[in-house]
Amino acid sequence: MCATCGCGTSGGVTITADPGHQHQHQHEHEHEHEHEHKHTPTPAQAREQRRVVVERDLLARNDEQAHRNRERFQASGVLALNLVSSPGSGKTTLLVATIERLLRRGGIPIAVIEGDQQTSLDAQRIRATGVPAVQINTGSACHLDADMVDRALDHLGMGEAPEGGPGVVFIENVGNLVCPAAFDLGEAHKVAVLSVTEGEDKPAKYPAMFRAADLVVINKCDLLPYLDVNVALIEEHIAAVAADAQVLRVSATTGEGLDAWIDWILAASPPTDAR
Ligand SMILES: Nc1nc2c(ncn2[C@@H]2O[C@H](COP(=O)(O)OP(=O)(O)OP(=O)(O)O)[C@@H](O)[C@H]2O)c(=O)[nH]1
Ligand SMILES: [Mg+2]
Ligand SMILES: [Zn+2]
Ligand SMILES: [Zn+2]
Repeated sequence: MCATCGCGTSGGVTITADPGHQHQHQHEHEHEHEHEHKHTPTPAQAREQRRVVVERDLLARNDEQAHRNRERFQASGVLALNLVSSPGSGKTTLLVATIERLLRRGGIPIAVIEGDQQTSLDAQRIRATGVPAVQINTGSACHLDADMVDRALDHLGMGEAPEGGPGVVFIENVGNLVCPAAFDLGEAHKVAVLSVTEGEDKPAKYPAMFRAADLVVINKCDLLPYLDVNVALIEEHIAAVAADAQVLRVSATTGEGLDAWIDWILAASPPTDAR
């Protein structure tokens, strides 16, 4: 059980490298230890103290694994991007369009780690492009953590020199605008995807996610003519909570703005001879 948001991360996580080869992982990696307090806090105080300790331990352990993941990515020259957003903002659609463009350029190995509570639908959409994808089903957990990504990388064989990188590993997080902000996966950058259909105020209401992002991709801009939404106001809200974040307006379905997104990825990638 994850003490940060109360979601279940201790059991029920499934990592699927390809259809038909299902590996069940039932790791007991989130033990909660009862600490007896000799002093006499009220039961509510004791519960709160224990919650704070468990949360701190959990995030500290996650940060340690994230650090190891980051070293693993850097050792093989892999750019790891952690895509975070509400459900349905268009992360997978954007990834498919991005992969098609990167494949056309050639010379860049790509792999994808897909995070969803259930189903392998998104991994299947990625594999249809010819790029390897590992699906993490988090069960009741509402975000990926660094340990899940470590295990997914073992299945991918990427992020591990010499047979892996250099290249790009896209990590599509579970659709959730709150909890993925707190969990470092070892990525180089968090990229927040916000669709115009969500309204202008989401960055103001969920500031942690936007503050954690180095880039905010405003998606579904093709729909702006049909919506009562002011995209400039979305950008003002982003700037108010995340002044340093870069912002791009795109449409994953029409391709509008995707050249700038591809340029951003290539600029963020470690230099290689292939490019
Ligand atoms: N009009 C329009 N629709 C889009 C765009 N991008 C995605 N969609 C649609 O939005 C819906 C959700 O897209 P997904 O790519 O599945 O979104 P997601 O963020 O991966 O969703 P989860 O993984 O479930 O969180 C689909 O019906 C897409 O076709 C876009 O740029 N414009
Ligand atoms: Mg998706
Ligand atoms: Zn949560
Ligand atoms: Zn959690």
